[in-house]
Amino acid sequence: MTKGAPDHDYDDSGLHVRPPKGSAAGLPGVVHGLKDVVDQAGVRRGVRTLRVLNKPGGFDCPGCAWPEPETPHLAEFCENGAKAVAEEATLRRVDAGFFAAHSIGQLATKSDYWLGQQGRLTAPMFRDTDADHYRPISWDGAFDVIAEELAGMDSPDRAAFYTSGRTSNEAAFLYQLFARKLGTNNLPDCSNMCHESSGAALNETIGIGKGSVTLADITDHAELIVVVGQNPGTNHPRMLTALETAKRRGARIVAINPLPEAGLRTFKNPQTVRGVVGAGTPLADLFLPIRVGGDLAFFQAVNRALMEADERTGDVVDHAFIDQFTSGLSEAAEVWRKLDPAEVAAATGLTSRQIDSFVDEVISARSVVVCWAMGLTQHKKSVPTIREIVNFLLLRGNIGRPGAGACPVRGHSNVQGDRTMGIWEKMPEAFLDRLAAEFGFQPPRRHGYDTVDTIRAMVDGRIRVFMALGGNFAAATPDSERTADALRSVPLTVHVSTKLNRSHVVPGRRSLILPCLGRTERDMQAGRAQFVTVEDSMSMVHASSGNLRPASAELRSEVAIIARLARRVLGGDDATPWEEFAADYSRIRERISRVVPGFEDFERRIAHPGGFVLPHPPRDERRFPTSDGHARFTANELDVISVPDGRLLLQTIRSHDQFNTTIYGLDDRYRGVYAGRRVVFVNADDLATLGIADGAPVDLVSEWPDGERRAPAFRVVAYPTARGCAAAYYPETNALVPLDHTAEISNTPASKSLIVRLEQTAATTASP
Ligand SMILES: Nc1nc2c(c(=O)[nH]1)N[C@H]1C(S)=C(S)[C@@H](COP(=O)(O)OP(=O)(O)OC[C@H]3O[C@@H](n4cnc5c(=O)[nH]c(N)nc54)[C@H](O)[C@@H]3O)O[C@H]1N2
Ligand SMILES: Nc1nc2c(c(=O)[nH]1)N[C@H]1C(S)=C(S)[C@@H](COP(=O)(O)OP(=O)(O)OC[C@H]3O[C@@H](n4cnc5c(=O)[nH]c(N)nc54)[C@H](O)[C@@H]3O)O[C@H]1N2
Ligand SMILES: [Mo]
Repeated sequence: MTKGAPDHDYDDSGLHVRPPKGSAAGLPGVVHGLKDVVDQAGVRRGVRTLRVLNKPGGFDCPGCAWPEPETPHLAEFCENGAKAVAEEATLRRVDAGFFAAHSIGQLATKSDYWLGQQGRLTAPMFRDTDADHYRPISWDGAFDVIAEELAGMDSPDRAAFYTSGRTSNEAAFLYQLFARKLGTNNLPDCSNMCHESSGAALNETIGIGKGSVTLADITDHAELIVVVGQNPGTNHPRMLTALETAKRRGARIVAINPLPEAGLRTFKNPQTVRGVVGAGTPLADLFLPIRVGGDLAFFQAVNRALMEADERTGDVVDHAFIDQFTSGLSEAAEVWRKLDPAEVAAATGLTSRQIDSFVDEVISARSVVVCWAMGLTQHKKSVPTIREIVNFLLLRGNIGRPGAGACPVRGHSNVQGDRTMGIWEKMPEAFLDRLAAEFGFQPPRRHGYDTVDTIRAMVDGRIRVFMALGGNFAAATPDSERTADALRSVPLTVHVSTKLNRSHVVPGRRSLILPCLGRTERDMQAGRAQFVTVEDSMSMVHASSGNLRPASAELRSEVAIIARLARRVLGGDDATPWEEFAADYSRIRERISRVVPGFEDFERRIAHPGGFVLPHPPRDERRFPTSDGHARFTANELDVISVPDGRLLLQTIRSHDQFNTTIYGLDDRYRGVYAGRRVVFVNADDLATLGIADGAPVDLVSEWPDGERRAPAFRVVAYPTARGCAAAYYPETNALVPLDHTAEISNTPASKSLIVRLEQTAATTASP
C-alpha cells in the first residue's frame, strides 16, 4: 500500500462544503428523520414504530440516554432517534447468501457506511479457522464452538466479555453473572471509552458515579444551565426541548465549546408551531469558545474568582453548606490562589472579560446545573477537570437541592443501567457479596480488564475468547490498525449483533456472528411477550417492549442467547435456572431486586408508566457516601497541554449523520458538510499561519514515541473553531490515537486531545 492510500473505500467523491447553520432542528430535522425511516422501513412499518417510541408501553429509543418527560409529546422522538430506529427497522437483510458472495477480505475493504447499509443480520454465521468466508451454523453448533474454546483456557481470565450500552438491564445482569460464574471480572464496556472519567470523578467527590439532577431540575428549577463539552443538537436532540422549556421560564444558558454548535445557539422545536415556521428560540445567552482541553484551567479560574468575590462580600460562597457537608476546601483554595492568569489564558484561549462574564452569570443564579459529555471525558486530564466542576458546584451549594447539580449526559440508551447491573471490571465488593449470597457461588474478586487493557492483553496473546454483547469494538476503540491486528490474532471472537459492522470483518481466527433482536422488535418467549428495562441518564428505570415482527425467524433475544450459552458452558449441574430466566424475564428482575440496591419490589414498580427513579444520596438527602462521608473538594494541579509550532490540537467528534460507528449518511447538515466525512475543521487564521488553503487535501499525522500514526486523505475546511484547535470525525480518526494515550485514573482513550500535523498531499486520494 502506498503512503496515504486508502485501505478501504471512502465514499467521499461528492464531498462539498457550505457555511454552517445557526439553528438546529425545526421542520427539516423531522423531514430528514422521517425520510430515513420510510426509505429503510417502508411507510407502514415506519409509522407503526414511531408511534410507540418513548411512550409508556412502547420501546425506549435506541438512540441516546436523555430521559423522557412524564407526559410525552404526541411524537416523543427526534430526527436522530428516527434515524436510529430506521437503522434497526430496515427491510434490508444480510443473509447467508450475502456472506457466500462476499469474502471477509472483500468486506474489510468496505467503508463503515457501506457495511451498515447492507441491513439486518439474519442467521448465526461461523468463520472456521482462517477461512475466507463466514458460513451458516446452527445455534447449538455456535454454542458448542464457544464452550469448546472456553474449556480449553488455562484461566478464566483468558476470556473477555465486552458490552455496549444498548443492552437491556436483564441481559446485562445475566451476562455479568455468567462471566463471574466462569471466574472472571473481564467485563470491559463502551463506558470505558465514554463517561468513565465522569464516574471516577463523581465517585471520589460525591460518593456516587451518576448525575445528581432530574429532568425537572432542568425544565422547572435551574436558574443557570451550563452546557460544556457537549453537542446536544446532534447527540441529544430531545435535550433541546428541555432547554427551550427552561429558557421560556427565564433560565439562562451558557455554552462552553471550541465549536459554535448549531443546537447551542437557536432551537426550532419541531413539536411546536413556533419552531416549525418561526424564528425558533435562542438558547445560549453566553457562548465561550474555549480551547480544546482548557476546561480545567477555566473552572479553576472561575472558582478562584468566586472565592475572591466572597472575600469582598461574604455571600458568594455557601459557607453553611460547606461547613456541614464538605471537606478539603482549604487545599483546593491553595491551588486556586497560585493560579497563573497567563496559564489560564493560554489554556482556555479566553479573555479575562469572558471569564468574568461567566462568573457574573454564576453569582446571579441561585441554582446551577452543569451538563457535560465527551468534550470533557476524553482528555488526559478529564478526571481532574470533572472534579474541578464538582468544586465549582460545591462552592455555592449547588448540589442536592432543586435546580442544582451535576448532569453528565450519557450516551447509549442503557449505558448507565448496564453499570448498575454489574457490567464493570471493578464492581464494588458489596455488589459481589450480594451476588454471591443470591447465587451461592464465590465471584472472583481481582479486578478485570477494561477496554484498553483488553486490547493490551490481546496484543500480548493473553486473550483466547473475546465476546461482545453489541457494539463495534474494532471501530470504536483507539489505534485502529493495531487493534485490528490484535483482534485478528484472537483464537475466537464472538459478536452478538443486529447489524453488520467492522468488528465482523476483522474477525478472530475463528469467529461467530450471533444475530439478535433489537429494541423495536417483539420478544416472545415461551408463548408470552416479554419486556426489558433500561435506566436513563437521570436514573429513571422504565420498561421497553418492541412491536415489530423480528427481522428474521432465526433471531434470538440477548437474554435467550446468554442463558443458553451459560447453560451449555456451565453444564447441567449449575444451579442457576437459566432456562427459567430465558422463558420469563420477570424471574431475572426478581433476582435483580435482591442483588441491586434501589430495585426492591422491581416488578410492581416497573408497571408504573414512566417507571421509577433510583436512589441518589447526594441528590435526595445531601448525603455523600465518600471515603470521609463528606462531599470532597479536590486540589487539582493544572497541566496545560503545550502544542508545538506547526501543530494543532485535534478533537474527534460525531457528525449529524451517525450513531457512533454506525454511519447513517454522509452529511453533517449543521456544520455544512455534505456527501463526505473525511474533513478536518481548522480556524482560518491557523490555516493562514500554516500556509494551507481552505479545501486543501491533507493527511492527518500524529507523532508518538513509538512512531507516527496517519489518517490519510482529508480535506481542510476553514471553520470558526478556537485557535490552535482542529476537529474531525470519529471513527475515521481513531487510527491516530495510540492505545496508551489515555486519561489518568479512568483509562479512557484521550481521543479529544491529539497533537497532529496536517501534511499536504498532491491531490485528493479519495476513492475513484
Ligand atoms: N445522533 C447521535 N446521538 C448520539 C450519539 C451519536 O453518535 N449520534 N452518540 C451517543 C454517545 S455513545 C455519546 S457518548 C454521546 C456523545 O455526545 P457528545 O459528547 O455531544 O458527542 P461528540 O460529538 O463527541 O461531541 C463532543 C462535543 O464537545 C466539544 N468539545 C470537544 N473537546 C472539548 C473540550 O476540550 N472542551 C469543551 N468545553 N468542549 C469540547 C466538541 O466541540 C463537541 O461539541 O451522544 C450519544 N448520542
Ligand atoms: N475517537 C473517538 N473514539 C470514540 C469516541 C469518540 O468520541 N472519539 N466515542 C467513544 C464512545 S462515547 C463510545 S460509547 C464508543 C461506542 O462504542 P460501541 O458501543 O462499541 O459502538 P457502537 O457504534 O455504538 O455499536 C454499534 C453496533 O452495535 C450493534 N447493535 C446495535 N443495536 C444493538 C442491539 O440492540 N443489540 C446488540 N447486541 N447489538 C446492537 C450493531 O451491530 C452496531 O453495528 O466509541 C468510543 N470511541
Ligand atoms: Mo458514549
